[in-house]
Amino acid sequence: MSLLIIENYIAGQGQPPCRRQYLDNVNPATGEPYARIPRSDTDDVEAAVQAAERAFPTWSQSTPEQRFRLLNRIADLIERDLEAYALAETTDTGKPLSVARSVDIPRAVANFRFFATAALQFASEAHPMTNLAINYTLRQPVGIAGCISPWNLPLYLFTWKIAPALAAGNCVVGKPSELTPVTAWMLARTCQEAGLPPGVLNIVHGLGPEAGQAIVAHPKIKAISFTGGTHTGRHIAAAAAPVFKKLSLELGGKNPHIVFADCRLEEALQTAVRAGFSNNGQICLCGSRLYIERPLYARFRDALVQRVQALKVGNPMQSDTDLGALVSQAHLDKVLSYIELAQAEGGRVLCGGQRVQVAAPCEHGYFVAPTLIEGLGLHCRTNQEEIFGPVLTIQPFDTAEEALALANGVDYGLAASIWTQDLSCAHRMAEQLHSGIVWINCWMLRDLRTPFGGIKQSGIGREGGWEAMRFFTEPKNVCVKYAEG
Ligand code: TXE
Repeated sequence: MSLLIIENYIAGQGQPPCRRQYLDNVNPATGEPYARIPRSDTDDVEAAVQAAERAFPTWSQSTPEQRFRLLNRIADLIERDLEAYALAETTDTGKPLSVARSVDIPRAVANFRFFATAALQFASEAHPMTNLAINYTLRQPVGIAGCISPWNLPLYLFTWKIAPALAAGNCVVGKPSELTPVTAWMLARTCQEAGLPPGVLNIVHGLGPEAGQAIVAHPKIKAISFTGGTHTGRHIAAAAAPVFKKLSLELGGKNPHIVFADCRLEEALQTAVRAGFSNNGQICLCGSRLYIERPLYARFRDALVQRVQALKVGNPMQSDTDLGALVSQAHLDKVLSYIELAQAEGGRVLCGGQRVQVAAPCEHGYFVAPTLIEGLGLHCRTNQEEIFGPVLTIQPFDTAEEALALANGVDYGLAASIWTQDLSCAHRMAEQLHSGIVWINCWMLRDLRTPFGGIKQSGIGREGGWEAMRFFTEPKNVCVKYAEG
């Protein structure tokens, strides 16, 4: 089979990497390489920055209406090609095609549409000093923005960064994950077709420590928006600090899902399964620590086991598949090693716990059974570290105070979910949770206007809505004094 050759997208053109070196791109459901991607380095990033620099004066002066029309056109074209995009996303990530079709690609479309309208509606503040002067704030694009995204929701998260950066009048040098580059490559073609001026968006493929590092280190890239692992985020923060780059870091999570005995049980059960195992647990928002109030514990656990056992792991192309493949061999090894660790730490595997053999053509794919573990305390590594796979731990609690202490007892602080009909209790807990996002009687219910991001080791900064538009602009205060008299 001939391999698909991916190109960088620089100055509006597909470009091979300067060094002509490539990396294999593997389909995780089959374990077979099917594409080759540029192994770009500093020279490629330099070319991308130069293209962005040339494009910036005109793009930053474009009207909001012009940006609105272009971003909407990109959204239209992705929507037109939804099926091809979804197929590519599934082949790259191993996620079920049904999920790529209904979640990943529609959300990429929504990102462009949402920030197209943000370009039209963005406004800035004025601060009058009565009878003396008026201050007004100009919000100007930062210049060239670096957007670095991960493999779990490839086009969804890449466009979540690119769309606001472009809407605010910036040029972009973007890098998708080396594990899932194909939809970013398709996006380049879509942007060409939409008529996005050359150099406004540039996409460089390659490894994090090479192409990614070159973006982070480049002095002309003024802001970095990154989603990925906490370890990488720490590295990026250290590299960006000496040159005072603006930073938005969306990092890992170890999110508590707290269920009180008075919850609406059916909804709570369904959502606990979704929160634990959507996208194979490879979402930073996944509820991976399940805390159940003791009077409900045994009933909830037993019902959950039944539902988790009913999930179908299999070929992502089949319509009845619930869980596809994990993204890579390395990630499979990591997830399996955490399941072993959980048992060594005293955890009991209630269901799952092993690799799954799927029929041809997926016999070499990276499949794991959805796994539920009980009997572990807060302080073990299994309950402290982000596994980012289909592994959920479950534990009882007796009081709201105890649930809060458990929820807050990790280094992460991204999202939390509370299930109860006692709204006073829910609001009080929401106030006290160390978390950037709290869901009450829901999970992953997203409004793109809301601030999105975490505290502690889950990152700094917020994405979404005006937060994103503010991140990608520099405020400049202009103070005008009135004439005397
Ligand atoms: O992410 P990385 P990885 C977590 C999850 C996962 C772990 C590692 O726990 O198991 O992170 O995943 C680029 N300078 N999450 O290794 O390395 C890289 O090329 C600049 C959580 O795949 O953080 C890719 O484009 N860039 C997360 C992006 O960073 C660098 C989603 C993310 O890769 C770089 C993904 C460097 N030095 C993983 N090193 C979430 N919270 O959503 C790497 N990159």
